[in-house]
Amino acid sequence: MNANRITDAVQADFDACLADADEGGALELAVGLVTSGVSAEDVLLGLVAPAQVRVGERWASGEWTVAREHAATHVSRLTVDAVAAAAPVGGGSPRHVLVACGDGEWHVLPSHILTEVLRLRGFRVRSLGGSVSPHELLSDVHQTGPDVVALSCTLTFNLPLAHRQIETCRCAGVPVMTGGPGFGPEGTWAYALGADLYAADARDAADALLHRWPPVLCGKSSVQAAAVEEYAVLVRRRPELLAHLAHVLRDVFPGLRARANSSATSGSSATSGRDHEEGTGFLGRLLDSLAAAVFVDDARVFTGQLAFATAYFSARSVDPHCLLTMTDALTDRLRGSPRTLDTLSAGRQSLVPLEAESRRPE
Ligand code: B12
Repeated sequence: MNANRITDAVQADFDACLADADEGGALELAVGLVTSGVSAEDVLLGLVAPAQVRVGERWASGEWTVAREHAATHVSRLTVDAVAAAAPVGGGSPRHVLVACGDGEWHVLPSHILTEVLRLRGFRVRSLGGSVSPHELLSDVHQTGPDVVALSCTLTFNLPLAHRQIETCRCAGVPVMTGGPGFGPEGTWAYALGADLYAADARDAADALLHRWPPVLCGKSSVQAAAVEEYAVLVRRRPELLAHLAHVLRDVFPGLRARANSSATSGSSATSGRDHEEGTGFLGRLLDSLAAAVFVDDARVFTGQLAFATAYFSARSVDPHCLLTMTDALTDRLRGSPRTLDTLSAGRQSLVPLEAESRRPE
């Protein structure tokens, strides 16, 4: 393959390499593009990044197993390294960026791509990888003295933890640039948390930093004390709420039921244990999204997660009506938390099409 443009056919070839976990083919194709004149930045952002989004769609629709997704992501990671190594890097810049993922955030590839794009643009970059705690972040900031911290967040339920990281950097006098779909449309939730900058992708990030160097502290958190209080209630009550949901929904998630049955008879089997973990993990993430929505005072964080859950369940033959049952069960338990109730009500409202569907005659 000697293409000198990223055409649909080239993308399809790369997708096929990911689907087959064909490392050699993927590297040959991507590095071949760079050697035939396509910029490494274009290959990272125009070939690898969109291919990963399609990987996610295939996993979410049930077409691919988790293992297949992992294998494909591994090939993408190798491709990012190979493409970066094949391109000349502007060196010696005093502009120092520290890249990190949000606390609890294991989507490392986006920050990896950002790191390489910034390096290619001549920045000095230090990358800390996945799920960095505020404590670790602060310690690294103190030791290495970056001009700016670039924080990546893919999942919205990690927003409250990202807030702590942003506050931590602010206390150390270091501005924070944010990015990733978890920070919401145009970085709405990043700015609500007090971030100084947001960029939609790695190219915009490099452009923004180059045009307005050095970045300055200018963000202001709009997180309200009452929201933090209700968030804390949800965090404190999480185990109890989760157990309640697991009970109410035991007939919906096969694993939850299997666990109840097997522990009542012959002890838990590995399979039912795994299914149970998957079921409670999913419910836990829905609870965490509710808490994050309350924290940033925007119900879209919760409704977005419900929309994802609806599609995810439908693709796996789990009846999405259980989400209505879930919001009702939580509403019953959280009567004393007005912001949470408003968020649950918005969530329920977003599920109205499901309700209408169940009333429709067969
Ligand atoms: C690979 C992958 C994983 C891998 C990650 C491995 C790794 N080493 O990165 C693993 C297996 C760990 C994983 C786990 C999970 N995942 Co996942 N994952 C993905 C997948 C397929 C690709 C991620 C990726 O690389 N994207 C490509 C990058 C390049 O795109 P990007 O994020 O938009 O990044 C660009 C910009 O946003 C920006 N940017 C990003 N960060 C930053 C930072 C700064 C400072 C700036 C300026 C810019 C910037 O620049 C980037 C390049 O331009 C996505 C699908 C998708 N749509 O992304 C799902 C996806 C994100 N995952 C999803 C889910 C649900 C999960 C799990 C909850 C699944 C589970 N049951 O456990 C867990 C959660 C783990 C956790 N706590 O973090 C869902 C999220 C949906 C939702 N609303 O919740 C997605 C969307 C899949 C889907 N279609 O349903 N996942």
